Amino acid sequence: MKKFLDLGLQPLANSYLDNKSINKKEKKFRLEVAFNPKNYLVSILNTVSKEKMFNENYPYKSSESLTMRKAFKKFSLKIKKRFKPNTILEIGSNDGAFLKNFNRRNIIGVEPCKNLARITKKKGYKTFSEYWSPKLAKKITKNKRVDLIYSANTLSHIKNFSEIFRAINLSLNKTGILILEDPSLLECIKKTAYDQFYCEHIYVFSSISLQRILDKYNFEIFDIENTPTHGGSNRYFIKRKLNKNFKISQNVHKNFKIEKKNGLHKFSTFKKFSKKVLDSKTKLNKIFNNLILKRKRIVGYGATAKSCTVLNYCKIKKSSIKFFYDTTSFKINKFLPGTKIKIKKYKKLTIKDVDYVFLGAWNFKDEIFRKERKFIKDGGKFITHVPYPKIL
Ligand code: JHZ
Repeated sequence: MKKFLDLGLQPLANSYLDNKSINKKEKKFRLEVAFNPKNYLVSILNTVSKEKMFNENYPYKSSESLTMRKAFKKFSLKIKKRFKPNTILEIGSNDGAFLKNFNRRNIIGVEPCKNLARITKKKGYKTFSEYWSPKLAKKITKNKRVDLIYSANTLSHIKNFSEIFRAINLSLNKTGILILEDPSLLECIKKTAYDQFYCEHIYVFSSISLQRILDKYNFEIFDIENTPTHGGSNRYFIKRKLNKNFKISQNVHKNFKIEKKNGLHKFSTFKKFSKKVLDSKTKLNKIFNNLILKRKRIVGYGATAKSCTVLNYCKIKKSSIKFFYDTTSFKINKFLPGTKIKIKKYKKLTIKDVDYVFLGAWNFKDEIFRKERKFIKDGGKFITHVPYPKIL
């Protein structure tokens, strides 16, 4: 592993503080990112135990954004049309944003965060509230394996590949399809989106690195879709190497080629990226310092896990951002980890209250700009750090 980035001491990204815990010492870890020249994998070096991150207090809900609800709906229709699966298993079903597009009889969810699993269970969806493991896979599919396994923004959160793929092997039909969706390393590098790195994102995959991992378990990518979700993601369609029902699409070769053209197989690319990250930090601080000198009122929008990395790395404090607006009930009246900036219940932006808004949820910029068009028309401004710090 060759280290290329040090994002400093960071708290756990989704461990929002409440009035009680705000005065306690927070657990912190050093967020360092490294490249493995053998399998091209980019991963964080110091990991946090899954129990500390994914438990019954997990605050993130996929259904909070219209963009995500629409994306899951659209993709579920595609799955039905292209693969016609009778049985589906979703690993990391969260609050059911994907699951709910299927008949209750055809889909099973796995969600270790009990507060989220409860939501889908209540709606009548069979949900196993446990961590994905070979033991669980056996329990779920002891009589019958499934036709399709889907997992979005989950594989990048699980450390042990051998456990993951042993469990998938046990639960997927011989001719079954595995679909994985995770942020794209290429987009992360292109956009200098260093905030894709935090405790939960153990890996940020490229297609070339994922294929190297899959090789070990006799799986292969047969198609790739590049999607705009979460700032640019890849959707990987995967089969067993022995399954000859699907030809390897040109999209796969195209993605491998583009990634290599952009140097995702070379350490030097990541060294250059780390210089851009440092530059991004300097520029973002300059923007904040200028606005504060002019006594502008700044708030944040979308108290994301990504914001945790940015604000703690750039040392942007609560004296700079008055509070964050967020729609997630669980986050309201809590405080962002590290910076302790308060999170308030979302209220439409008005120029009467606010001058500048830091876009924590930059990946939902279009949805947010549509919602806040009056604020923008009246002269309200946003601050973003992606692809480089600027005022919008
Ligand atoms: P969002 C989480 O990351 C954590 P985060 C996790 N590790 C992961 O991989 C990704 O999700 C998938 C709010 N919001 O999706 C809702 C508004 O307030 O960028 C959310 O709190 N108003 C599992 O946290 C946050 O912003 C809005 O109009 O980086 C968005 O979080 C919209 C659109 C969102 O994920």
